[in-house]
Amino acid sequence: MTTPVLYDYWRSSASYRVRITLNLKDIAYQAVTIDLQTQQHVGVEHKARNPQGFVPALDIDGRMMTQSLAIIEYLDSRNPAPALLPADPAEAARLRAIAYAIAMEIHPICNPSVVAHHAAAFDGSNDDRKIWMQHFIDKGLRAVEALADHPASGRFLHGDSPGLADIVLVPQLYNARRWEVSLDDMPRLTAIDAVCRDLPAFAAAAPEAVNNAPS
Ligand SMILES: N[C@@H](CCC(=O)N[C@@H](CS)C(=O)NCC(=O)O)C(=O)O
Repeated sequence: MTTPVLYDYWRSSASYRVRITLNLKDIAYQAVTIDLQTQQHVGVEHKARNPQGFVPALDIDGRMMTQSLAIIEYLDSRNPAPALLPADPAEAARLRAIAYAIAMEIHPICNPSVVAHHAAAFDGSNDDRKIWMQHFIDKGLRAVEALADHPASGRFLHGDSPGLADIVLVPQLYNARRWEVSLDDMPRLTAIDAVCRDLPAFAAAAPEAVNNAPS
């Protein structure tokens, strides 16, 4: 079987989600850096992989896949153990809701191209970028902290094994720290994040573990 190739960037949280999943599923892969700093992601070569001009893209099983959540669910069907969603449909929906609250509400408005557009339109400085990031990450994570307050939450967002929602949470908390968002009011999320980051699959996927490109 051909080794899957992950086109990613070390500090990209969407890429970080896919790296965690590949590691949890014990799928060996080759990583190819697409440097967001030098705009490689919007070059012709990468847009042939992902017409959206985003990382990640995963070349697997003869297909080029995009969108981290779609990739994660594909990997979960392809390699069912360990399962990333609980069997109970209502609880699976709760975990998808948490993952979507981060991936669809917080993440897109904090994308570099969105923030750069805002800065250009309003003549913003780096300080403006930080205020923007802190505002949206804080607002979004406060809601996720409330969603985590649930009887089915345990050491992880569901019970005692990591799943879809944890895979999306940990990269978002990395981003929160990067932009110096206070996490003092998010004890549930920070406790789950600490447990996850201790696991080898999460540790090996972390930006600091894979950084092979200039910042
Ligand atoms: N919804 C997409 C988001 C992908 C995405 O936004 N990737 C970011 C890095 S985390 C990116 O490539 N940004 C480039 C840009 O904003 O120009 C996914 O989950 O894969």
